[in-house]
Amino acid sequence: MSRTGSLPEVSVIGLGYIGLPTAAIIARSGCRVLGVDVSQKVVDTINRGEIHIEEVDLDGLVQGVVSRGLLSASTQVQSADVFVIAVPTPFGPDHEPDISYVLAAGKAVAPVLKQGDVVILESTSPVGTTEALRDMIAEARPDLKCPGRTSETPDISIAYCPERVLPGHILKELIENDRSIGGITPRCARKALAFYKLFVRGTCVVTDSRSAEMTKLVENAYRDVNIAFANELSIVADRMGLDVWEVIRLANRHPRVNILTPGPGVGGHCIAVDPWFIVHGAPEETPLIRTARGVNDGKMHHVVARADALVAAHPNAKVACLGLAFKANIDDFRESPARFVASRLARKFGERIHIVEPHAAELPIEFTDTGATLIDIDTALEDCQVLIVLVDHDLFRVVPLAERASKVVYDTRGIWPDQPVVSGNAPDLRLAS
Ligand code: SAJ
Repeated sequence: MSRTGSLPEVSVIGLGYIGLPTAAIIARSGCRVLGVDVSQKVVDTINRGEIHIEEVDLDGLVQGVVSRGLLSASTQVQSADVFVIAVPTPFGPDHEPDISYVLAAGKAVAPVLKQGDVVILESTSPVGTTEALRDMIAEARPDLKCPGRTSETPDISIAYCPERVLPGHILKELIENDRSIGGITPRCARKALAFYKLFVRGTCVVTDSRSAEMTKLVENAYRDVNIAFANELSIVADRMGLDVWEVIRLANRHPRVNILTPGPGVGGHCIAVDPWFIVHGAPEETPLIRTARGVNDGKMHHVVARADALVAAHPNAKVACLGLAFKANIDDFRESPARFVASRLARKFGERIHIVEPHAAELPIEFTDTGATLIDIDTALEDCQVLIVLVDHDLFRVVPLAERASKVVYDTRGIWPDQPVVSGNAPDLRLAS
């Protein structure tokens, strides 16, 4: 941001679940934003003022900023004052972090960088990635003095600032959440801070890039470990014939106890992935984080086994699996335990399995040729005798007892605490696990 008093031109690299809302919010603050994505289809969609992902209120926001000329998209990086990189950081077959998209973004940005520019990495990244990005830029542009590699005032600033927004609440949280801003140098952090101040109302705290990288990983590992505790309890409760929801409800009355909610496992692209970045960086020192990952993945297989036994025990019943998304009220099916469980059942029981997913127009690819069909909740309540709750969508939560009292229910999310035990079932089939 070389200019004072005027708003910077911004480029957001990667227009996915984080990049597009971020680009739109920055544009709404008055900055001209160019969004860059490798997909021509995504670029065309955004330039029409439309969106390719589902997120509350994002459609109206994008439509507004595109029509005002504040946001446009391209497959080509162009000159700007601030570059925000929000590309995926997946892991490989041995859970090793793959930062190739980050480095590719750095390579694409390097040729257009000029003195005074700020480069900010937002992608969840293993510790040291921002420095690796800096090194890649320094190699591509030996004419630029890069931070941490020169004793003089650097030409550009590079910082790490992780997003921490919750899908379904992204637009609100992008503005209201506090942000950790880690500069390669304190000067870099200050430059990035000035940028975030343009649109963030939460407190922006400055630190170094490595601490900010670790902070992001720690946040998601913390949640993973705590969900693992709840999931382990649910399996213990199954074993002991206890209602885990009742036990958690009671325990949480303790002023310093706050147990999270068991479910069919942990999905999404963050919590099931990021802890591995810590484990990979310190394999000997992370038995707890690694075990939590194992517990949460194991929960998915536990639910498959129980659901399988339930369906097999009711050979003449039609079965409805409620939900495919990785969590409530979103259309994101990535790394979804619900999807995993439902597809396993579909593969084994074929046309007896019906899927209810209000956010899907068709079943995902792995359901092809299984015989399973997508139906709506009303049809499921009319036709299916067995209901397996896999996602706590509001649409399912509000089904009154009268419409499900006679059903055999396996509620992995605990959305129907009033569900009675159906005679002839083992009592714990009603219970969540
Ligand atoms: N889940 C449970 N029980 C719970 C809470 C969650 O089973 O009590 C499951 C969900 O059903 C889902 C998974 O865990 O399958 C993850 O859901 P989530 O709501 O915990 O988190 P995400 O993946 O949607 O978003 C997380 C958030 N991180 C934290 O809460 C620490 C979000 O703030 C991050 O920005 C996001 O990861 C990210 O992008 O890293």
